[in-house]
Amino acid sequence: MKPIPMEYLSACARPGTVETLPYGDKFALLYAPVRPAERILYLIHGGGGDQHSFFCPEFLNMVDNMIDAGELEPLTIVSPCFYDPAETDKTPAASGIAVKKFIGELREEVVPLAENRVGRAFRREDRAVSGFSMGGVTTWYAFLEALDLFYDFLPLSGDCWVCGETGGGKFPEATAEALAAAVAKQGSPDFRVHAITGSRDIAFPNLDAQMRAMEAYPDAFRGKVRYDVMEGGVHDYETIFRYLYNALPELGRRE
Ligand code: FER
Repeated sequence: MKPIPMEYLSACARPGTVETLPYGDKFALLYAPVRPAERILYLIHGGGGDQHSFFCPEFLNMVDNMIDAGELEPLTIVSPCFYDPAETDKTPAASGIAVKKFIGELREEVVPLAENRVGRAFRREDRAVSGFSMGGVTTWYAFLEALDLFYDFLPLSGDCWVCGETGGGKFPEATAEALAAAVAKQGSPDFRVHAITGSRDIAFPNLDAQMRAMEAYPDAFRGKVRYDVMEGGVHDYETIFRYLYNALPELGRRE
């Protein structure tokens, strides 16, 4: 897991743009790179966060610099918020309900809105979804319910809660079984999962147990799932930016 070059945290001479996309009583943020993108990433914040959690200068400068240096093909990034505007309960229990419900909104509202704005519908193969912590939980719900929409799934320090809160840790076998069943139910399309966490991350025990249990389902997952643990990695955005620095250039790779 390479560190982010220090200079990538500073503003890039050729930055992309960020605009607000309103829908209903909510909005998503859209990052458009300086050159047209072949690929789009839906990137989901963690518990208590919002559209701005990922879209801070540190992260956007990194992406600008990666694209400018030719390390990353131009990538459009959409940052929605899974909470309703009136929601005050940001506990894991309430967030767990919100993220499951959010998949319908992602499909019906956010994806069409973003891709209309960009002026093209992206192919499934060029669409990715990722998120940190509760955003990782969201990414697994997208895997369960929207495998038709996305090819790449990057759950970062978040497990699958289909069997309950932190279910990847509490019920790893049942969670793995549900994920494998969801692949079959959705017609077993090709996909890539790249799950990443850190050895000192609070979600490590949950994601780790789940990823190990998934090894019992090679028909569903063999050759399609990658799992990395960064030694010493903790549960914060700075660490997650480093995972994305390493993982984003791999999106869409078919090898
Ligand atoms: C986990 C997934 C998500 C986890 C915690 C969270 C401790 C989120 C917590 C929060 O939003 O407060 O596996 O393990």
